[in-house]
Amino acid sequence: MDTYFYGTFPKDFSWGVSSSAYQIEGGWDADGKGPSIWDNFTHVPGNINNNDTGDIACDSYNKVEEDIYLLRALGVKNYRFSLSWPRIFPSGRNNSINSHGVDYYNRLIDGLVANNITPIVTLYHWDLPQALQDIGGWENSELIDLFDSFADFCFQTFGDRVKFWITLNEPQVVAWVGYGAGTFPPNVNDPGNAPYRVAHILLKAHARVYHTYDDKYRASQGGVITLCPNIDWAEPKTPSDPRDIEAADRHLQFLVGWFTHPIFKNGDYPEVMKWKVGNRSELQNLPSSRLPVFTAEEREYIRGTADVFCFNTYTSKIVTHATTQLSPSSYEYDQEVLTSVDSSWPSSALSDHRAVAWGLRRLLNWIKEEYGNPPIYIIENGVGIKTTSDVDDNTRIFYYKTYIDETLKAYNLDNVNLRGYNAWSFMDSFEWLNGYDPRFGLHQVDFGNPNRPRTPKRSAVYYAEIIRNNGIPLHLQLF
Ligand code: GBH
Repeated sequence: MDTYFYGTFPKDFSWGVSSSAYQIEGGWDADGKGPSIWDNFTHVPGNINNNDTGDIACDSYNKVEEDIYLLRALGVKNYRFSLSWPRIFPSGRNNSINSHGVDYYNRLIDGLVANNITPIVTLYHWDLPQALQDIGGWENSELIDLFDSFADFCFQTFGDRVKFWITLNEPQVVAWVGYGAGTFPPNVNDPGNAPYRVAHILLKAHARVYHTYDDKYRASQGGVITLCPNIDWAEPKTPSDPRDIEAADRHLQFLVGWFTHPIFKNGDYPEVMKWKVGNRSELQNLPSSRLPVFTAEEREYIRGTADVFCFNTYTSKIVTHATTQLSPSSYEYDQEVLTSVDSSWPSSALSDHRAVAWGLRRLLNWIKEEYGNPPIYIIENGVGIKTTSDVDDNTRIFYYKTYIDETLKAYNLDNVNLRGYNAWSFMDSFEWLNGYDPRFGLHQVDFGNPNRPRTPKRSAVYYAEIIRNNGIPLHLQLF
């Protein structure tokens, strides 16, 4: 059986690594930075595994030179990082500009550009200024204006050098984990309602920022702008059962179509979402659907507000249709599907992050068909391993080899319009509720040492070879 496909990507393929502000920067209150919801959340004992915080993290706030040196050694074409909103606007508003924060990002961006590394910049990777949570966070539609004014400042300040913008990282996680499950701050546990309302506001905020870029900056700066959902492939449990095929597609529509159907298709939520949530709301005797409705004007405003298709991906899920009536009125159950992972798939430390490389090829083909062959960038892909010393990380090398090989198949054999691939993560970093364990990095960071020294893992050497060869040509027999 031809397990591996040997081949390369086009010359201008954009290889990179990714990170996010709260997970690596540290300097949580340095030089006038304001607190974010994650600063406050991690400071409450018991909230995070081992009571870890991002107070110092990888100390990247003080390590611009070191980080750029490591990126150069990898040979990446791009570096994807995020801007900390409260580091730039401590109160969340443009009347509180922190010049030290701006200086930090200027040094980082200048360093990247000087080394021919394209910055891919995320405006929001979950670290909302606490001051804006105090007025209701993403449940308050004032956030549309406030996010726009932050984005506007960033375009004006960094846009001469930054040509690739991502508005929101994983908006579904913001809406669902923050306001439905409630395990991420602001810890709102309202699974049937708040996520839909929050998503409605996030979509409008994204569209507003896109139009600001379009109206004020695109002509002079000439960049691209999009958002970055997380998408795990959904495999029907019984592929011969049409109900499971439908359920798997429905799961993808609820997971990703929720945001990408409005933006990449017609300005509106997927039909199946409107139908299911509408029906179930009716069964609850509610006067209207729990899924909010866009006006015709809003649909027109949201449609087409992305220049390229970006996404993060880690694993695959098994999906089957629900056979009994699911009673709870929750976003999760509105899908009327049941999901699981196959325990025979190779596991990593995170039980829900099984390594299923073939799922990525199917997912890429799904995106191609569903959204009309857009240019695609994989912005995060990687594996967490639960160990403190994993410089000899063969498991991670195997993960990258197989996942990258499936993207090669999608590009070469299926004609998927793939433009870039980024590994998550540049270095070991703060893993949200999990603290500093598991580790996702290509570089090990010694969190016990105040200098936070970085050491390339074997996977970093391997990934650098893939980049140097622009794929996996037949002679690349490193592993
Ligand atoms: C990515 O999300 C993130 O973008 C990145 O910051 C992170 O480091 C990376 O994953 C690796 O973990 O059960 O309440 O704990 C991937 C999607 C969203 C999946 C959060 C796991 C956990 C929610 N992830 N979710 S909870």
